[in-house]
Amino acid sequence: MENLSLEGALTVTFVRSLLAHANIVDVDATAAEALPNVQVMTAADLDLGVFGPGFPDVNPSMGRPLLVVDRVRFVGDIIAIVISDDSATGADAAELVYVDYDQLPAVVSPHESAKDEALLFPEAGTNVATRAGSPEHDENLFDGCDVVVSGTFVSQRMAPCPLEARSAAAELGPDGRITAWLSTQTPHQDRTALAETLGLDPAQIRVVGLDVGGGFGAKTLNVEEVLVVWLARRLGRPVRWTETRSESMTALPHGRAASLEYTIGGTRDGKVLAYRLEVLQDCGAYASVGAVLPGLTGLMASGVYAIPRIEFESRSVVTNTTPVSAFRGAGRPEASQAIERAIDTFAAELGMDPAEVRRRNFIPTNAFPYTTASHAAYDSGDYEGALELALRSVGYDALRDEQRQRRERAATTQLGIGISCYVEITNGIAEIEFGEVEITRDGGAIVRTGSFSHGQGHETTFAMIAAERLGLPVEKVTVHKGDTDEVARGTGTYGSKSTQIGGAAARLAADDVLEVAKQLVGDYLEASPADIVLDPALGRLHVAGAHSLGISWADLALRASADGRLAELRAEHEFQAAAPTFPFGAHVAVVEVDTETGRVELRRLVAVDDAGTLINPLIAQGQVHGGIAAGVAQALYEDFVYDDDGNPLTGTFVGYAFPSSADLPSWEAVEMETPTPLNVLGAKGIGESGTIGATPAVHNAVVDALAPLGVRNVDLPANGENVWRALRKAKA
Ligand code: MCN
Repeated sequence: MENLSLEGALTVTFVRSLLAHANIVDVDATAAEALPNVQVMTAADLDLGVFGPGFPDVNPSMGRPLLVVDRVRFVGDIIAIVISDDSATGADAAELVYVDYDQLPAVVSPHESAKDEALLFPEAGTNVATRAGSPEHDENLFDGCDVVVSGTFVSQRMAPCPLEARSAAAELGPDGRITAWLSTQTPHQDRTALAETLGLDPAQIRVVGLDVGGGFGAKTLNVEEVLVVWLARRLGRPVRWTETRSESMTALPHGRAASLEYTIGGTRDGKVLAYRLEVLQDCGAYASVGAVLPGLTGLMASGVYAIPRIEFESRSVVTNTTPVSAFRGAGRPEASQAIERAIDTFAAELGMDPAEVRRRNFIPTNAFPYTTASHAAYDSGDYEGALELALRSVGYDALRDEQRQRRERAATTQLGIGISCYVEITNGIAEIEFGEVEITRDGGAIVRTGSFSHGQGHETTFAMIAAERLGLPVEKVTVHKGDTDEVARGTGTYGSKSTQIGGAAARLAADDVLEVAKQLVGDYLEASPADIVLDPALGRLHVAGAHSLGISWADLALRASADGRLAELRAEHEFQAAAPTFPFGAHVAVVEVDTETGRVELRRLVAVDDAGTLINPLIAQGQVHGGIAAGVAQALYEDFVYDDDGNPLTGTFVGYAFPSSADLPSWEAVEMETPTPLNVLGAKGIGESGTIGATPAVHNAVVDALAPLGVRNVDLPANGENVWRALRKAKA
């Protein structure tokens, strides 16, 4: 938004809390306001309520004030707004705003928070924002099990780290309408939320989603954007704000941050009979999306296995840390991480090959549609097929031989082979999406979608979907998205739902346009529309059986324009699938671990990811590629850490181990397509699959490498330090 030409635009700089938990005694802006054209605003100037939580089951008193009123709850909470002519003056002025804090004890660990000893919201009387699943324990859950094993681990907190930080701008038009340019994944939903928070009619707001530079789930409307829009209305001047990297690390919502406890039981011959999963979710300082993520973890608890008895329970608690929201996978990676560690722990206890234990428990391919004991209704799948393909591709038997040899000679560098078989849910709440197709004057087409592409390449894939139906070259189709004034309705992009609903809506709108075109061609050729067919290879509509009696899209558009009928060649369609879809796959990771230093090297990662019918295999592979990078980053590198006072210790790229491509090997992606019956494209989502599959594969591989040394688990990230600690613990 820095490049937008907005005459007379003012710059916003936020004064953020330096303490994690404190009462605000006083804010003195005298020195800041002595700088030229600087104005400072605090909660006293604000006429707005609280933002969120936005979910009916979440404690309503744990929403976030747009500006803190009397108490800060995390390092980065917004205390005041500095308005200045430029960002340099804004930064200087923000430093001069004097905040008198009365420090309170910080609650950093979710386990401490759950004790309800020090409360973040005393009026709530608890730190628990919400619960899911059942707190009742079935004492007979593990009846009939010869073997029962348990484990705990933390799916650690991650910063989303988009390469481009957030940016927002807003301007009040002469007609009283406000335009907001946002780096967002959800322009239409943002318009609705802005209208609700600012007490406006949605028609008074235009949201324009520009290039985003990476969102990964975190870039939906937040307090900063609301404040920018509010300021533009209040001041009657254009306003803009761009996040610093430090703000991006501490104020853009984090992901994961869940502690998981599993117990799995079954027979000696490897049949799993029962599984129990408990989640303690850290919501950060205010309860919003993070609070409800465990719901998805519970739903997906069964993974790819037919487990007869499942118990799930979760609590989501607030802590004095950055608020937690969706991060690529959002609740589903945690389910996969838990069940895949559980299956490996169970296999290790039985002394059985982890691939074989998986084979004995898969939901059979002929059982779909299949409803799990954790209440997910899977549409289609071939879990055993995915595993066998992955094992063949990686050369599993040869790797196990190599591993055996290294173990026999007690080599310093051990080999680890990790398997993860996953299933995930996309379009989780079966949403509706808007698509429109319009034939242009030059015989090309515009696709308008209510979905939003922030790196997923819808500009290509949605164009391909329409081009294929209309028999147009793909370069003649342009995809428009993100401007709420141009695209009538939309939900945006999250939960990897865009293709299966937005792509399907575009396809159905293209079909509708084709029908209208047949009417028009029928009129022009004096034939019955029922006799008009499309030659998709030539992009020509002609009378069936009479190729010479035809008309191209370009000619049709020309003629319809001349007759004032071009507008007829425009159709919109809303598509809602009956249910979510369940992409799945199998990943196999191969690591080498130095048993003296703890150093881990990821040698290979073979990934079979099945997202139903693929629209564009290259783009899908790109999604898998980036997704795996995030999954491996969780397995081996990233961890957002606070000290006991709630100070971020990893708030910059110096301290936060964000891997670059130089740290990662090339993945070996293997295609597999099992169409879903739930949409005309046969497509499921692919945007998060790589992330969900990769982490447990790599995690299991590291533990597998160290098994002969008595290691049963390694904390995430399984980096040198944590491996070394696990080795020390095993030795002790
Ligand atoms: N695709 C395909 N065939 C399929 C499924 C998908 O060719 N069967 C193509 C699609 O048409 C689209 C892409 O793959 O071009 C991803 O589509 P889809 O799986 O439908 O998911 P979404 O577009 O809804 O993407 C959302 C998902 C999420 S939730 C996050 S988070 C995420 C991600 O995608 N953040 C990303 N991918 C990202 N990629 C980039 N570069 N940046 C991010 O921030």
